[in-house]
Amino acid sequence: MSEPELIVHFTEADAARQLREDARAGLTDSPKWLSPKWFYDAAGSELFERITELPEYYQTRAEHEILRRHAVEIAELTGAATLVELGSGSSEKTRLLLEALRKTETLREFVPLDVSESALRAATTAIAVDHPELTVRGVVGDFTTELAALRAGTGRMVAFLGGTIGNLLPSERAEFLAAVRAALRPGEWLLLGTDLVKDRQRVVRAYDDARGVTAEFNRNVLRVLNRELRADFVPEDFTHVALWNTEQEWIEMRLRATRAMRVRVAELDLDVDFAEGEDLRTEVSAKFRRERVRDELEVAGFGLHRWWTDDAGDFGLSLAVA
Ligand code: AVJ
Repeated sequence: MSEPELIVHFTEADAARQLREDARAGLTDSPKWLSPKWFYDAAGSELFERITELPEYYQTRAEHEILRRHAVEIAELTGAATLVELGSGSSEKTRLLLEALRKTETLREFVPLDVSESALRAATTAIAVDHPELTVRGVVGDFTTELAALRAGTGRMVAFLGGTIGNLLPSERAEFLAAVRAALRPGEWLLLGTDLVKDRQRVVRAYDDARGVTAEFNRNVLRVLNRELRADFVPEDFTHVALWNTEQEWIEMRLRATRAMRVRVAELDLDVDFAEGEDLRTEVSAKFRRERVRDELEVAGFGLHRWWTDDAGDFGLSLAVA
């Protein structure tokens, strides 16, 4: 087996520059915010993997259930020759798709795109071993900005799973979907996972688990800033908050300062003052209804071709055609 190809569009220097810009914008804004993009260093990625195994966090299991049941149908409907996976991380769920596409014998190429070079290297190597029939071409990049970097294949299906689209704000989401559409030719496919609106207590518990894993995941972003930007946040001085926003139908994760404090961010030559009880918003995770998904896809130029949910109706998987 040859080593899978890895194309780096997003270097560590790019990431560092983006983090500096993002952190300055968010920490000097009112209210304060940080992009969820920065959760996923090695420790954060590991914490996220633990979240997916929590009893309260239903999403990963629900999406798995849908893919287990419908992967073969997806393969038959699309006859995809190229599978592009955005924000692929460990590419776990993609394996179900790859297995199904192996049976239809149409797939030639697998192109996972992720910001994490280490996660991508591990995933592409493992998949290349299990799928010697495929050309595996990993792209290190930010899925919101590097779509044009996806070298044109043919018969493409773009998979964006895990409900990650919910982490984009509505305007970012519209821009992102339009960019995916622009990268595709008519007749090519988008497979999109979305978490669904449900009982508010269940959603809140999914983001505020009894074991406190999500709280640690949330605080980890402060450790990332401490290390990367030479900041002096004391993570233990912030409490984890998960709030349901009824109007927007999204969950917000915040870090709430338990005392007034001044934080030094040396790399930005910036002092950030927190009042006692002040919040730093670290993530939005939107929950959807079928009609909203369909409408947003249509505005972007996609047609909703199939819609599946798990038995409990917790999670939605859309197959849309460009
Ligand atoms: C990465 C989009 C699946 O929004 O649920 C998990 C990340 N945040 N717990 C989500 C997350 C808090 C997550 N996704």
